[in-house]
Amino acid sequence: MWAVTAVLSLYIIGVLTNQNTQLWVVEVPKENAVINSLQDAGHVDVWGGNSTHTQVVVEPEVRELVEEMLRLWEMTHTVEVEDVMALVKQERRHMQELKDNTSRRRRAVQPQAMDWNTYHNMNDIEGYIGWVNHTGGGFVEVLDAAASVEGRRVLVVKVTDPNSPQPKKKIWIEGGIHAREWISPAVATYILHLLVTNESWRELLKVTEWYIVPVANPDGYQYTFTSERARLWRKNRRDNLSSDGRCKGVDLNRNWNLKWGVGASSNPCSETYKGPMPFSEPETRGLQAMMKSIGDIDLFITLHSFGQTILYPWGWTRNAPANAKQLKRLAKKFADAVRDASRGETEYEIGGSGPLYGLASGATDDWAYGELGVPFSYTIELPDQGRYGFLLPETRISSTVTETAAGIQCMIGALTNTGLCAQRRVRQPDTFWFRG
Ligand code: 0X9
Ligand code: ZN
Repeated sequence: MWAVTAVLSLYIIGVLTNQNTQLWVVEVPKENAVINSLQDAGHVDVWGGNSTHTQVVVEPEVRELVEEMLRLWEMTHTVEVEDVMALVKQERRHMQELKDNTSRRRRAVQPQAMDWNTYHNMNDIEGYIGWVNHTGGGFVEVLDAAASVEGRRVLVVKVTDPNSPQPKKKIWIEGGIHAREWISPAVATYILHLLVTNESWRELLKVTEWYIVPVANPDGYQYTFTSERARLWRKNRRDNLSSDGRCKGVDLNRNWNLKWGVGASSNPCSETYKGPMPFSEPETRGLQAMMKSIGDIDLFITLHSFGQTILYPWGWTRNAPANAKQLKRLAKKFADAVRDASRGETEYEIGGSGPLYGLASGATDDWAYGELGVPFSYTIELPDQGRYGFLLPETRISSTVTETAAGIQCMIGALTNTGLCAQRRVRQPDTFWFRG
């Protein structure tokens, strides 16, 4: 009884004294029973981690409670970010400033712009895809994979050179399945931009066929732009009709039909809620149908953040997949090219999802590999390593998209024997003005 009273009074003191939402690093592997139970109870939001530590976000109301739990289990932690919402506010301020500048220029110069110095909402991204579609000639086709829960289009942009009829390597790049991982759609749109505007990437289109999904979870992504509180939303916006109607959303990266349920939650309030059944969500259902109809995809990449890791299957078991050696070899092409392009600044770790991140499945990468038979299937956890986590500052966007593109180009070079890994200085992207 005294223990309950002690925890309760700590809890009340906590409410009175601590006002900030904080990011903590707990010195235990991500797959830890205490962390899992805290997450399932909704006390912490697990942002990331690996085999040595876990990053969790703790709200002020439960800080003392979580602290006490960690103490009880002799788990140490450090505070990585004192005030997460201050970072969110800073990001929103910066975006507003850029928006004001852009609209001043837009009135004076041209109707629309795309750049990789700020994060773009669904409206901007759809506008840009519209431009790509209009100007892409026979090279571009915009396909609808699904209508989302809230009725938004889940778009897939197919890019290839129609004048080269020989068999081509098929590459599927998925961005934005997790709403708050804003750097992911930024990278996906940048790859698309290179494919339609850059000479050496266009050359690649003779031997490759690309399917780019800029935002796999458009409802969740758009929602993260609506308020400071919404900024850290992860799932889609499904109304789960849970008892009090409070907990929305399905984790679209737990909803695929391969070992569905492993390392996922049945609780609609959890960040990793797997949904009522595999492919319960229109977004995942539509994407898998399109992937199936394309069939023999050679390389699948899903872009996430954060952690600077390139992960290959499996996520549902720690066992290595049959072609682990080849998977590792191609992943190394990516990691080496990123290191070169960033002049040694950005280091990636390579590994299996299960061993490195802890068991979790119902994810796109495992499904692409195990069900569709894609021989090279990866999750790329983009920068950073946790200093800012999902709130990667906008000043980091342009370097991140260019480095990542260099890494992907090198993978394609190896896949197609076109040897595109020779490193040269990568140019930072300019603002790109277009007529919608
Ligand atoms: O947990 C996830 O869905 C991914 N990490 S994130 O922090 N971006 O949410 C990792 C998925 C790795 N792949 C599998 N577990 N299959
Ligand atoms: Zn993610």
